[in-house]
Amino acid sequence: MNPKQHEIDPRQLLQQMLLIRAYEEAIVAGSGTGKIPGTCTSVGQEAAAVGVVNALAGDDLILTNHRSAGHLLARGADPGRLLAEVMGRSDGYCRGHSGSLHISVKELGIVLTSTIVGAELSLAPGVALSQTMLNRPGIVVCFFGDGAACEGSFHESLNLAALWNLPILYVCENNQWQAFVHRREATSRDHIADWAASYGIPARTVDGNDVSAVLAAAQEAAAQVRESGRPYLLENWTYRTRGHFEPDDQAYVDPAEREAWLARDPIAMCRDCLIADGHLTPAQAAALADKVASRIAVAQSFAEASPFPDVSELTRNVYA
Ligand SMILES: Cc1ncc(C[n+]2csc(CCOP(=O)(O)OP(=O)(O)O)c2C)c(N)n1
Ligand SMILES: [Mg+2]
Repeated sequence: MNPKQHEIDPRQLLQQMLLIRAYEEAIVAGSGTGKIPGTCTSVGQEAAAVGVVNALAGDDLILTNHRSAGHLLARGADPGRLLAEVMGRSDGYCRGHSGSLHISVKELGIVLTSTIVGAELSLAPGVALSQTMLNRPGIVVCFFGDGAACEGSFHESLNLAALWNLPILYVCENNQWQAFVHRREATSRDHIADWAASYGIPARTVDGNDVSAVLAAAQEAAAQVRESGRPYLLENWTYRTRGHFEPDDQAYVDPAEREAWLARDPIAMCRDCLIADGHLTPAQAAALADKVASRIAVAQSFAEASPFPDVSELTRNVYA
């Protein structure tokens, strides 16, 4: 572990990754039986979410995309309320009106989740501009995918952020896939970080499956954004090991590529490293997994018991 990470208990990082995995596996299982609507999971990408979110301060603001459960859970979202939202129930964070793809949680600084690819990129400069105009301390963190980076809004966003000196930490989760298209078929460069240089934005690519590497890189990047008031782009090189959404048979995936990434599972890597470093015994690791499983079971019961919103709410918060 990097000495800069002294204030964060590495077991906390493992526990958060286990929570995200268990939460998403519950969604996968529930969508198989029709109990829970199918959604986009981030299985395989947990280190990228946990490493970045743990580098943030309480007053930082987050904008994210359709693969957001990891960001929300790492930020401290309650899995029961999150699952209730996905299931369209009234105890969900947005009273069941958002589903899984548009959740915002004001008290956690989650300004936006959007399934409109690139929407978080086009809104980030506006949010950051308001932070600077109102003299607020929090930086803006914008999570987006390699597919979003191929859209015009990515370039517009970086251009304005550089021109207006906006405190934005751009975090690209390069998970090699853009729905059912491999990034090799859609992206002129392997690394999205390469594109930042043309806007004069410092950037770095990090092993997105190594939670301590992500944390260290994100701490450095966030500190730089805070001190300079200017943007930075961090690219997490990772892999989406499940389908684009549930269900998805992944018939379009090269099995050898997927196998190679499965062998670098971020949770197994972190757990083995903690055991090897003497931070954790195998029995403690198993106990941590059990604790997380019980928490998800409670969350699931909570969400299932939550009522659907009343029909009178149908047009509330709908603007025409
Ligand atoms: C503007 C827009 N175009 C297309 C889609 C359909 N769509 C949803 S997710 C996705 C792929 C996005 O890829 P990426 O940004 O790499 O994110 P990932 O799903 O890999 O996390 C597409 C094309 C959409 N939701 N919005
Ligand atoms: Mg992608």
